[in-house]
Amino acid sequence: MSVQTECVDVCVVGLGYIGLPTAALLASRSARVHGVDNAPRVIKRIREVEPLHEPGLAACLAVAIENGYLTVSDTLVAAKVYIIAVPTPLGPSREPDVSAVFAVIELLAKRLLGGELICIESTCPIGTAEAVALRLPTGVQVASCPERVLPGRILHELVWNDRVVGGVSPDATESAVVFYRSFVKGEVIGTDSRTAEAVKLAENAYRDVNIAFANELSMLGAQVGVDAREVIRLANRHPRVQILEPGPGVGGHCVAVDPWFLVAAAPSLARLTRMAREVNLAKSDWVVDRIREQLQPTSVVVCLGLTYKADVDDLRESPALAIVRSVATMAKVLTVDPYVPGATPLDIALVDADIVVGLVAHREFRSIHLEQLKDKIVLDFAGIFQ
Ligand code: SAJ
Repeated sequence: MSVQTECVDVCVVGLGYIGLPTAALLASRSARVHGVDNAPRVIKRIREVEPLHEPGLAACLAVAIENGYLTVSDTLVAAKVYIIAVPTPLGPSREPDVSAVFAVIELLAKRLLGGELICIESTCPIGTAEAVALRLPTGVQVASCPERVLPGRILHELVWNDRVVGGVSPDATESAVVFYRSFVKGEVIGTDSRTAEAVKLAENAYRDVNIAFANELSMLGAQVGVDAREVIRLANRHPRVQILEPGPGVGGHCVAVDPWFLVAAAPSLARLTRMAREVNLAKSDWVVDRIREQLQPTSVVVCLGLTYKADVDDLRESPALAIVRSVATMAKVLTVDPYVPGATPLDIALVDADIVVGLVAHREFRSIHLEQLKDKIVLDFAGIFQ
């Protein structure tokens, strides 16, 4: 990446699941936006308006590109506001890897003049925004503005969710609040950068802990002979209980990842957070064991769903994918997933199936008639046939 000199309103760095919809949304509302990504394949797909499978995104992108408000390239341009939305994955020891954020900051550090606003939307360890500010010229405002949108509902949630934005200084908070209020219809709440970073980690760790409890109930329920989904459904009729759903494990690049950022920050204190991760990982092994118990030497296992959750095309950290790979070492496996090219069509797979395993509750699977499953062993870990 290099830096050009023309000045746009917003430069969005990282055109993935967050950066691209954000850039398209801002540009569709007449902000002059430049999107930057260093993967040529990403730039090519966007120019051809062939983006990620996300409701409404292709249309929003087409408008933004057609009206000339959105340009994309592998090159940073001068802007009043920079949104950083690059990946922050886990390193080999499950420690946060923020190298992509700092690589962008190093480039900006050479060019910024003061007066620009840097909004860090990537999920980061607590203290990252402060460390970023130390590397930039005085007068550059830095704020942590973690994204909170749900894949599958991104364009809606970008506008309607409340946002928590935290500056490294009160001025930076104020600038970030003003910027986000220009396109967010939810409430934009200002705080300090460390709190904003912690809020994001708390949100995803909370969800992981809640799902871990549901997964624990499902394993325990199988042992004592009760249907955990029914138990949860009825328990949730209590006004102060809201248990999430069990599944084959927790996937995606957020809920399965971010809790480790808290664990890395305070390993001896983040005991519940770590345990929830361990329970959710163990749930996938438990699923494989339940399938193994049913196998005969010639069994054909049909697995419904490969993606990390229902109705998305994303395979990152997918428990279904890990389970399929594991079962495929023991039996013939056919996988069905309308979002994954090359998977077996549903009707063809069901003809041969001895065992049908529900892994992801894609909408398309709801049309399966129980008649099609008679004489087959059905193991539903995703609540498809409820
Ligand atoms: N899951 C269950 N049971 C449930 C809900 C989800 O097993 O009741 C599983 C899903 O199947 C999936 C995983 O959990 O494998 C995560 O899915 P998700 O829908 O809970 O979350 P993500 O990863 O798609 O998006 C989350 C969201 N965070 C919260 O809801 C607190 C989203 O708002 C964040 O912006 C996103 O993480 C992120 O980027 O951090």
